Amino acid sequence: MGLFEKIKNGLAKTRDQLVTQIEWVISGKPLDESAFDEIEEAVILSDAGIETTELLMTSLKERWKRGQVKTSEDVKKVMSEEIEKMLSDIEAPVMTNGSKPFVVLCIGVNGVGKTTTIAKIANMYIAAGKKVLLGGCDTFRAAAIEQLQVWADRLHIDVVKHAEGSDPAAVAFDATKAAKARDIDILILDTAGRLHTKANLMEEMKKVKRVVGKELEGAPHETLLVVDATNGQNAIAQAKTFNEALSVTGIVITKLDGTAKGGFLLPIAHSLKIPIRFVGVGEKIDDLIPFSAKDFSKALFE
Ligand SMILES: Nc1nc2c(ncn2[C@@H]2O[C@H](COP(=O)(O)OP(=O)(O)OP(=O)(O)O)[C@@H](O)[C@H]2O)c(=O)[nH]1
Ligand SMILES: [Mg+2]
Repeated sequence: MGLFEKIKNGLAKTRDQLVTQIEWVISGKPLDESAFDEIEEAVILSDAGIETTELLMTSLKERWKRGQVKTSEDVKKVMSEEIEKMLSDIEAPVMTNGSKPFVVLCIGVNGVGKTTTIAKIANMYIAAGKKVLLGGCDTFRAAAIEQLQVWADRLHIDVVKHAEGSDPAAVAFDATKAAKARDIDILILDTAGRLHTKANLMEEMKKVKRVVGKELEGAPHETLLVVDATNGQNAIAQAKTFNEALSVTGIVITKLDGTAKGGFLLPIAHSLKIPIRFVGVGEKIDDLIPFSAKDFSKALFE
């Protein structure tokens, strides 16, 4: 399956909710203020947020007043264009900046898909001929280290790990050292899920960042936040808090396939302006797509 087909499948639920509603509102009716109210409601329901929904609706109505919007096809076309414009600000699917090893610190709340995403990213880089190493900094549960090891075995790569309960910063330090010694292109550090509201756990991550930076200047080069699309607006709150504490440099949106709330990417683009690197659209190893504003907006309305 091609990338566009994948994002299209991944967005099926959001598209069903949003586009079906728009078509239903407009079918057989003139496009008037009350129709716009109903369209607005559909956009809000996709978790696009009040502010970005208003932006969308304003430009839609402006074009309607100028006579450029008459049919549901016109509405979809304008929306698709506007969404693409909003999202293209944060389209940045490539993480590397030339440093070797390039160190990625993967963070996020519990169960959002960090470990799975790490395996998917590793797979992508391996396919591109890169040498990848993983660091098991989720020392909180033995099962977490095992889960990472299972993925690493499948991908035929190594994991640097310590015993359960050890200091995540110590694992991060060893992994960075090993990456330098072994001529690794990309090191990805897995961490334990944590609530963005727990200050002590944020401090723990700050320590990981400091320690990695001491061992390798400029590292971690990417602080990659993973958010779960099914959390919709709450994922935005998570992104804000993580960003304040840990200066997030990139975001991965997982589980887009499981939600009709795909609209929440818009406030991420509009108010947070953090690059979206990849989107996850399933549980399989190749269900991760480099983020494309054009494909996303096209897939939503096609
Ligand atoms: N449908 C779908 N499921 C996903 C996606 N990404 C991850 N998952 C599933 O989400 C569940 C949790 O994934 P993990 O990778 O273990 O999440 P985690 O963030 O590492 O969890 P903790 O380490 O416990 O915080 C697993 O069942 C994954 O298969 C996705 O893009 N789509
Ligand atoms: Mg995990």
